[in-house]
Amino acid sequence: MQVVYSDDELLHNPLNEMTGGEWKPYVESPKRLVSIKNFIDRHPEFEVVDPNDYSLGPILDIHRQDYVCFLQSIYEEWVAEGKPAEACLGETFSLPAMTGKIDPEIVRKTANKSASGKMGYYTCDLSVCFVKNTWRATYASAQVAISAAHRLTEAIVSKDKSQSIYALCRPPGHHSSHQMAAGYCFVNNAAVVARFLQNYTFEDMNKAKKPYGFDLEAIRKQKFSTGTATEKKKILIVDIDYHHGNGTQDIFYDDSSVFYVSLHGSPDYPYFTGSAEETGRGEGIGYNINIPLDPKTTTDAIYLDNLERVLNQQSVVDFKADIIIVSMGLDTWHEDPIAGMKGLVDMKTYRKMGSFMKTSASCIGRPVLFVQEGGYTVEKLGDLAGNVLQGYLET
Ligand code: OKP
Ligand code: ZN
Repeated sequence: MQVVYSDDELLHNPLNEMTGGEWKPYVESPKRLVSIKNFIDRHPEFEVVDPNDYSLGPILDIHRQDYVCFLQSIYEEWVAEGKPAEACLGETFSLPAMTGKIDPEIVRKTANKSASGKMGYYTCDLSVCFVKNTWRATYASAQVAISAAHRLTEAIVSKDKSQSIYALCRPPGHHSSHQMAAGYCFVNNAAVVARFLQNYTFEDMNKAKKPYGFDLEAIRKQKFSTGTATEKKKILIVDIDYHHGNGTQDIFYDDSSVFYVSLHGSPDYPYFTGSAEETGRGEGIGYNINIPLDPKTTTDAIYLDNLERVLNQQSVVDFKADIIIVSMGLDTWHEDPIAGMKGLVDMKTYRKMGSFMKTSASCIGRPVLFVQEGGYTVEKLGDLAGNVLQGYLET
């Protein structure tokens, strides 16, 4: 299995975060990726490859232009205002209770007048912290995912035997929505890739592909690539991160061409989304499934039973996805420092998660793109990721 990875993803390294009323070392650290990469390097069934560059085009198919400008420039603006260089954090957040009756365009204009205004407008919690290279790492993470999607498409077009790939992404993405950073996430890698697979033909992908080399100024000026696909592929996103992927759900909530399925601990972060009653809206009704699980009582068997059942559920099978995207969080593990289900104690459970992505009725015979999301037991992450991927490969 090919693993797309870039060292640039390590450059986002905030020192601390404010969690539950305490300052703690930043949990979403570069060490997480190093741990997984070490495992990958020691196992010959994996081959590490560099990303290419597909410009901002695919990112702008998901995220608003003003939000992407914010991601690119907020840190410099923060420092230019004389604020602390170690951490750029939100201060006051623009909740609907404060701004809901005002014309949204006026709120947007007012918010954009200061660095703190932007932080409160475009971020939603204190896990979102910008440092000097946050944008650089975020851009790399997105290009890693997009490159994986291009490689997977190549395998599909040339009818290769192996139709799976792993995007070793960091920062993660599933909490980020069209115009919001949240929960360590800045760009929603899984969502970007879902749309990229829908909008770009293989020829569009080949045309958009450029060598990867990060140059901030060049990226600001570069021409954006676009896709010309006329027939939308159907994408099934299976989110097995411990946390509900509110961003991914929101992005595709009205959309019947992307089916979002999430298993997650509840009640827990992000606290306001993820109930089983959220089933989609308009065209998208029936194309969103949430399975909230009690972190105190969920065991290996209960977790696997729920995953197996949803992946064999009639509506998901009938969807007949063209491609599966797995939002692969590894923070369900019982020892996870910020998450974890008490009863998920068996590494073999992760092997089975991987094997379900090959054998369940909704996934069988379909290409799979694994996108890395959360997971914070640094010493265990290599094993956890390895078990999911080997479980898939060995089935
Ligand atoms: C990101 B991903 C827990 C604090 C949680 C943010 C968590 C973001 C998780 N006490 N802060 O889904 O793994
Ligand atoms: Zn998570």
